[in-house]
Amino acid sequence: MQPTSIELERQARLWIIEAGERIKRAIQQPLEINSKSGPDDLVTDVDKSTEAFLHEKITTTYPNHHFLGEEGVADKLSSLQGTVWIVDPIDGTMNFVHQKQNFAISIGIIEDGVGTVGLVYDVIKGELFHAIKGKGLYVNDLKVNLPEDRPLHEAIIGLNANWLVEKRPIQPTLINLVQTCRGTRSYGSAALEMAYVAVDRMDAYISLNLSPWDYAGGTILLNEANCLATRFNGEELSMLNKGSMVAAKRKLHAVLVKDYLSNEVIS
Ligand code: 2AM
Ligand code: CA
Repeated sequence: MQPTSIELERQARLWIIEAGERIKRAIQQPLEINSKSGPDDLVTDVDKSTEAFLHEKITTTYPNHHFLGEEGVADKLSSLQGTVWIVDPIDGTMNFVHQKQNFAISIGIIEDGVGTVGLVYDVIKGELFHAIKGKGLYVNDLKVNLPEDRPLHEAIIGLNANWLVEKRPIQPTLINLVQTCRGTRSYGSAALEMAYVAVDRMDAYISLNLSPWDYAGGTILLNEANCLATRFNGEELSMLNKGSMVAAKRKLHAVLVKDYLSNEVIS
């Protein structure tokens, strides 16, 4: 018999906490650090071993479930049929390497194409953001109220400063957006920044290029907080392919898409 979403979330919660304990132990040892697509795109032995740990737990307990992870422990996935676990073992690897804090483990469970369980765990702070579709959003054991939907001039937007200095067609739009909103923040972990929107610490988060493992868990948290995460043109996020992402409270999301992002060419 297939486990319910409630059972899956309970199980995922145990594994994510255990994975966090392993990371806390590993962080005391010297890290093996390599770069992937460039010097700002890092991976460590801990990213890989954490993904392998979660993959092993998931596939031995649920042999008919599928797995998609950042570090490629499992085979490439081409379909969302059945139950798919989308895992980022360490989101914010640069923070992990340089700060040894401000990183998260992210898990999104997608059942027949629908996101049903989301978990984002700030390992060092011990803050677990978790949600089951239709059952609300929690931080540790505390249920979170729906966030306030502020107008753009009162909004705090999460944004990586790199996007502002890169000479792309969208650059003037991003500069205008930064000048219009109340303020910007950059935490360096897409999963945490999406969670922060969902719990009302920020009003929006935008990024030009993210992968499904960066946003699968966060999207489910946001849905439970009545927020939205889409591509810049308002299209649904793909859980198989990468691209732009705007996550925000609903009314603010509509303004960001309509007045700022939807007509822009990204590269
Ligand atoms: P990562 O730490 O798991 O790589 C940093 O602003 C955020 O963007 C992080 O969530 C980071 O995820 C994500 N990101 C996605 N693609 C990236 C890339 N090529 N280089 C750096 N960060 C990337
Ligand atoms: Ca990531």
